[in-house]
Amino acid sequence: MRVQIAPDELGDLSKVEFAICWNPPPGLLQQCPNLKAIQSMGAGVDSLLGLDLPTHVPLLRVIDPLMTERMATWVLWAVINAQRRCDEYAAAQAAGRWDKSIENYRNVDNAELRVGVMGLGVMGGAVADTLLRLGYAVSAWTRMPRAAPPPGVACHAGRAALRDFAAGVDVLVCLLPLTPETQGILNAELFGWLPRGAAVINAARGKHLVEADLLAALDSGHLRSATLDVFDPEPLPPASRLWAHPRVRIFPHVSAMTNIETAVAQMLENRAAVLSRRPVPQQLVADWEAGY
Ligand code: NDP
Ligand code: OXD
Repeated sequence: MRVQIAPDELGDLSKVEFAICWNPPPGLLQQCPNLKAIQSMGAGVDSLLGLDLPTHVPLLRVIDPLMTERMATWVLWAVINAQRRCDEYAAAQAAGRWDKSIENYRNVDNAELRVGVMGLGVMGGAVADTLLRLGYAVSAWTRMPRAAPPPGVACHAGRAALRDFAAGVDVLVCLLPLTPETQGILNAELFGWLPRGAAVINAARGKHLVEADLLAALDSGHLRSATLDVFDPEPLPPASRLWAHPRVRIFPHVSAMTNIETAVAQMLENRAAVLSRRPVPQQLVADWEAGY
């Protein structure tokens, strides 16, 4: 449902103390002199950055255990889909073909499959945990080095480490926030560093991916497959070549839907904390400067 409010229906903006938003109209929040916090309706805050918002108030985001579980489960499915070549079996079935050669007569075991997670925050951390528990070989790439890396995860940090990280990854999972540093990071250079036959999973933001570079890497056979949940723009335009590509799986931004009840409860709790000057849990506060 889309609700549109005309500017003359906005009422007295000096009464706005807590703004819950996703894509606020440009300039609106700047007109709220008593604003005490801005609450994103999702886990990501990228739609709120670059809007010249009042950065003296905290920017809050949603962290919902159900959403995190949904993401971890969806990525696990996408990893298994790539590992066990499920799309190729589906194509064989559609053609009525009994084909035991798809996995080359040998399953790739979990410990042999190197899954690299870009971003080890709430979402990436849950994905890494889930995969580790099932015995996958997990590595991660983050902005800041880890003082105490999670046991079992080979951690890499910073741009200079990206090439080494990518070189050891069979399935690449992007769970980065969208910031000026990460925009377009899924590009030809990075794909070139992945081993031949690697798979890419993007559940973060469409703007992380350079679509033409992905199509070229798939068409050349360098990448085996891509599973995409996010696009730029959304909805994905009907003319996009991604729709019909035999080795691309498309989801309409549904990998981890916000759970309305728990997310709203969290937002109301945040509002109560902000208005009574109690601290909001630090994990929920985004850093205006870092952009996540
Ligand atoms: P967090 O803020 O908890 O974690 C972000 C992670 O990304 C951190 O590990 C951080 O590194 C890393 N990171 C940030 N910038 C860089 C960089 N320049 N280079 C390398 N690593 C970087 O985010 P979440 O895990 O909660 O969410 C991640 C994103 O997932 C969201 O921003 C959103 O875009 C997307 N999302 C998509 C959903 C969907 O339905 N498709 C649902 C929910 C989220 P460090 O630890 O060093 O700070
Ligand atoms: C989010 C999302 O960031 O759903 O919450 O993408």
